[in-house]
Amino acid sequence: MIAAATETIPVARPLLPKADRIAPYLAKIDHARWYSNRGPLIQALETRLETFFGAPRGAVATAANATLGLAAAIAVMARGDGPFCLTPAWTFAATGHAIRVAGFTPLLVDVSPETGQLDLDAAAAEMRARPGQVAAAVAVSPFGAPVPHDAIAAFMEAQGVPVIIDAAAAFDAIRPSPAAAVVSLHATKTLGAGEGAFVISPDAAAADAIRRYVNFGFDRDRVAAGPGLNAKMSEYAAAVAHAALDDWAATRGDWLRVAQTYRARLAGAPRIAWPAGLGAAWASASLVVRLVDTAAGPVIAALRDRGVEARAWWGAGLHRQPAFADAPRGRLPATDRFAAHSLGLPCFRDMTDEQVASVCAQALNSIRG
Ligand code: T4K
Repeated sequence: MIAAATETIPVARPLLPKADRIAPYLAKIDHARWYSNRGPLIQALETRLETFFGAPRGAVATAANATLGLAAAIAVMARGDGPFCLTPAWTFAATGHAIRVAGFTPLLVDVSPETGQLDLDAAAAEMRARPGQVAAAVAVSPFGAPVPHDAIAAFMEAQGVPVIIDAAAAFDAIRPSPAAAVVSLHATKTLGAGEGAFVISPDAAAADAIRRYVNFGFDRDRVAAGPGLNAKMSEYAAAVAHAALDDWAATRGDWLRVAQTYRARLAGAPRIAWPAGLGAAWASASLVVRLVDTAAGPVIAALRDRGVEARAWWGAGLHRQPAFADAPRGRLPATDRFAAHSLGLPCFRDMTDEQVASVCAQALNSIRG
């Protein structure tokens, strides 16, 4: 008899609220007979998120997903007639697609070699090189890390350009600021609703503009007064989001526990750079470390052979994906470094300490070669 193959440890295994936790919200939908188009659960969700984040009243607007939420925020906040929207090349494909949907050409900028986040000096240099040509900029939170809110606000002020934060994975690290922030509620994110997103806008007027954009550009009279899409989040997705918020403290605790278990085994390893604050100051649904002097590709392949699914979540960067081959760019050495050395390890809420230990042992073996 052949022994059963050991089960592969998956890179992600989302765990969203169970049916009994969602049921009370579904009953509200049955009662209201309101299923989409800014129904009562969406309105309550927006208000709840405003309170949760301490955002101004009316400043949170929901969207079908973060890709469309980003497109909406970029489209309504862009300033002037310039064709470009700055974005770090070190990001997920969604950022570039959203810029295009909003009607702009992504202008790819490098990231800081320390943080992996938009290099604001390089972004300022691009602004100077293309006066009047840049309508907006996107800053990206890598895998849920906090973004430098004060530096971003200073950049907006100095450059006279709006910044939209792609905070898709940063539910636990984002806060209201002069820059609109877009958070994903995708199943793979820290707080999951299946699909969905919300934008924390600087004020209610900006959120209203986003609400119009995600609803065909309609004004109060149902006249398409400006550009728009159907990018609304449904009442059903809102039901899951409410149930997820009810359980947020426990969910956050799970994410912190998994990260801390990893941290205890990996943070001291000399060839692994641990994201500052992960598992202590902020929680994330992904566990991405940087291999200091080892390429991640062969490690991912070796882990696969050992029954561990690891990932290069953002591939080789936006600039190396065929869809963005024609996007203008500056020099991108730090992006290339992050792309080559970032290793996404398995991470899910109910991951056992034994599974983490096994992944770490295999990863350290693979890194040593
Ligand atoms: N900006 C950034 C920086 C982002 O990272 C993202 C999304 C966005 C913007 C856009 O946000 P959304 O428009 O999605 O709201 C996943 C997610 O779909 C995507 O949300 C996420 N980032 C991206 C980094 O990862 P895939 O194509 O890699 O997912 P997939 O299907 O390979 O699933 C990942 C793993 O999870 C697999 O092992 C399968 C497992 N899985 C997945 C789902 C959805 C499950 O076991 N159950 C599930 O329900 O994109």
